[in-house]
Parts: sequence; C-alpha cells; structure tokens
Amino acid sequence: MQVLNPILQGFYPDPSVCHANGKYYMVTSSFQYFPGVPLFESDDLINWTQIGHCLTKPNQIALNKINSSGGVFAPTIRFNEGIFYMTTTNDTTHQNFYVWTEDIYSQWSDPIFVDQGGIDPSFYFEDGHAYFMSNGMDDQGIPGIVQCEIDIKTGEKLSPSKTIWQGTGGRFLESPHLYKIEDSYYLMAAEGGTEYGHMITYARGKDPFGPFTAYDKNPVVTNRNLGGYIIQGIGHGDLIQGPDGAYYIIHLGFRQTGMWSTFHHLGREVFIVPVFFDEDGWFYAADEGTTRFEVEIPHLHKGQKKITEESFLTTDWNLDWAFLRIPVKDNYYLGQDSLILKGTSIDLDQADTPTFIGLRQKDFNLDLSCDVIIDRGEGGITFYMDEHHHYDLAVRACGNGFEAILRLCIGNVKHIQGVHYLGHTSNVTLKTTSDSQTYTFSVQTPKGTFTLGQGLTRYLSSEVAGGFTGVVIGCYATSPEAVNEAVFSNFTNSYAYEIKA
Ligand code: 6LW
Repeated sequence: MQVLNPILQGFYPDPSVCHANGKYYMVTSSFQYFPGVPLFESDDLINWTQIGHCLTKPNQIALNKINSSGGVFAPTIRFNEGIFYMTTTNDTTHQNFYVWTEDIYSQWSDPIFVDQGGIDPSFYFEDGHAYFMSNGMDDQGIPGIVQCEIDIKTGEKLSPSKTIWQGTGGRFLESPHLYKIEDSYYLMAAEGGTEYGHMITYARGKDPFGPFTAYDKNPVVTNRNLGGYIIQGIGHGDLIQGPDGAYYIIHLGFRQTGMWSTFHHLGREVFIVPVFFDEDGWFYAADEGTTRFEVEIPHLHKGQKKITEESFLTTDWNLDWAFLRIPVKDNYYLGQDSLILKGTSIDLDQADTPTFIGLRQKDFNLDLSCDVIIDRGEGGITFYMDEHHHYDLAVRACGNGFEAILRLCIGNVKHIQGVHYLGHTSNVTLKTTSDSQTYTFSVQTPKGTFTLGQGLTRYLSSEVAGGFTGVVIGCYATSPEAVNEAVFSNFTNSYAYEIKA
C-alpha cells in the first residue's frame, strides 16, 4: 500500500536501523538533548513506536555546557549474537564509543571507547569479527571511510585503522555502513553535506577491507536535482530488508517550507525509499533515485499511523520529552496531567541547562494551547531552535502584577514583540497556531483572547540558525533572583498533515 513520507516526523536525524527477534529497531541522533539517542521499534519499517533512549544515564554522555548541535552525532544500531550495540560520537569531546544491551527494553551499558577518530561510527559483524568504521583519518593520515577490527568486549583495536573508501568526490563523506549480501560487501555512505546537495552513494567489494568499486550510477539516492520539491537534503541512511525480503533505505531528509521557500525549521526527519537489485547485483532506488512523498510499500497492509494530537496525558515524559543537556531533576515535577517547573537564573539564551522540557515540533500546521500559572519570574512555551533562535510566549512578573509577552530572539536581535497586562493574576492560556511560514501567538484570559504577534518560521530554520537540530516546543521557567514555580496544565497540540508536493 501507499505510505506517506516522512515516516518519522520532526527532528530525528541520522536514522540507523537493525532487525532482531522479528522486530525492527531504529535510533537517531540527539545532540545537546537528554536523554540521548531516541530508540524506536517497528513491525513493518513504517510505523515506529518510541520504546526508550540508549543514553539515559549522565555517565554515558558528557553534555555539560556543550554547544548546541554538539554532543551526540549520528548513531548506528546493530544486533549480533543476542546483543544490541549502539555506537555514536560525542562530537564535543571527539570520542567514538558504544553501549550495549541484551534487553532492548532496559538500560544500556556504560560507554566503551574506541581509539579511532572521525564521526558516524558503525559496526559490521561476521564470524566472530567486529569491524568498526567511521568517517575520519586512518593511522597514516589518509582521509576517508576508516576501518579497524576491534575486540567487541573491550573496544580495543585489533588492527590498524585503514582507509577503505574515499567516496565519489562529494564533500563531507560520512555515514558509512557495511553490509554483506550474497557474497559481496556493500559499503554505503553519504556525501555532499547535510544540506541541499546531500546524497547517498555506495561501492562494492569482495572483502570487508575492500578494495571497493563504486556503483557507476552514483548517487543511488538524492533529491538535489528536484528543484521546487518540498523534500530536500536526502542522505545519511541505512539499508534494511523488510519483512517480505524487499530492500529499503531508511534515511534522513528535510521538508522545506514551500516550493520556493528554501528554509526548514522542523529539523531532519526520517524517510524511506525502496531499492531493487539489477541482474549484476547493483542496487538502485525507486523513482529514479529520488525520495517522494508517496511511496509504495507492498508488505504493508495495516496502514500508517500519523501523530495528530499530543497532550500531557497522551505523551510519556520519559519518551517523547527531552531536556536541554543534563537536567537538575529537582526542578521538575512531571505529573500525569500537569507539569511544575522551578526556574533558575539560567535562561534560554545560555548554552546550559535552563529549566526546560520539550517535544519535537512534528509538522508545519499546529494548534497549541496550554494553561500556565507562575508565582514570580517567567514561565511559558518556547519554540526553540537554539539559544540564539527561539520564540517565547510567556507570563512574567512585572512591577504591578503579571504580563503576557511574546519575545522573538533571532541571533543578536532580541525583541519583545507583544505585551498584554494581566493584572494581579498570572493565570492564562497560552496559544500558538502555525502554518509553514508563520507562527501566531496569543493569550486567552477571562476577558478574551489577545494576539501578541507573529514570528516567521524561517528565522528558526537551519538555514538561518545553522546547526543540526530542529524546533523543539519547550515548557520552560526562569527566575533571575529567586527560584520560581510555574505550573503548566491542559497542554494540547494538534497537527494537520498536508502534502505539498
Ligand atoms: C552527522 C553526519 C550528518 O554526523 O550530519 O547528515 C551530522 N549527516 O553524518 C550531524 O547529524
């Protein structure tokens, strides 16, 4: 049946997938957010349910005061002899490491570091051997996809790191994964950078260390020549066999905000494209090597679920929500249908750990509402790209009571766009609607609904802010002098999915 891309919406970049015990598992990168590396499960490669995160303990990942878009880069998940492995890079400390678990529903091990540099580490297992590859420099200083054999129990290198492929000439060769199909080894990678020139390429050889011969019709998938198409930036993927034996590449991409509006603020999302093999054993992708909104997935019969509604009751604090860096747990009360935040002097403009808990924005069109009460300081909802790019709809204490404000922070321009005086009670409903171009912010009080202003989505986009993340909708509290308390309730957000091909 036909499914709609993206198959996982919102800021979930760099997907990697594996098959184990009749199910599929997927991980994505998470940068400065904690817990790190969201983990999903699926029966069919299309409908993904989050079941946890791989990095849930502070000793697994150093995130203290790291830059936005630093921290956890692209992960890989693999299953070998009853054990799941997830490997990733802490780009801020320049360390590649992995964690493992026998039980996918429980916690993962402490990190095991591998002394091979670069980013985007991956594993290939065969006959008791564990090969570890990344995009970096080998022991002789030669750049490319670099590989060594390791002792999987200790992470120790058993062979020198050797460059095994240098790609096809595109910039930023990354995302290497090695597969064996029949008696050939396929080395797949991404090139072109994670922007509009992104692409997936591959090569084939007879030994895990090569030599590899590039597919002569590379790139195997890219949307770089689909001008005016909403889905762009296709690249960084993993090859996987579906339940019926057919192959797919699950990969990242993004949705620009309009046909000629080359901005994206939802981050990089997860897409699927079918692949087929020719008679010489080379694989090629559907739709002449492009990723489209509508994709035919023959094995899927039960339909595709899309998230349309989110509330405190329908989301899970431990799965759907994330903190900025390692949180101070005492500042959060995560109730069943309410949230209490204690704000501190760390505000949203600092690359630190403000009192903040957020959900990825999953589509352009949304309609959000949340009741907030504060005692002092400030508390509200932020549409947060990074510490320099966020729109805050909040209630704050003022000289003679409380006021609702809309603050737009775009680089070094920080502007209060709208103010509505509330009197001596802070109790209001904060409301936001959005389409692909504009957020509209208002506040509802017993006296009526008052619009505070608008903010263009493009100023929260990756093209403006830079970096690798996407907009996260955060509940936050700050208080410059003493700790305050902000109570959030009746949080609801609905999405209307719209295809704009
Ligand atoms: C990631 C690299 C990439 O490590 O972006 O699109 C980097 N690909 O492979 C950060 O996500």
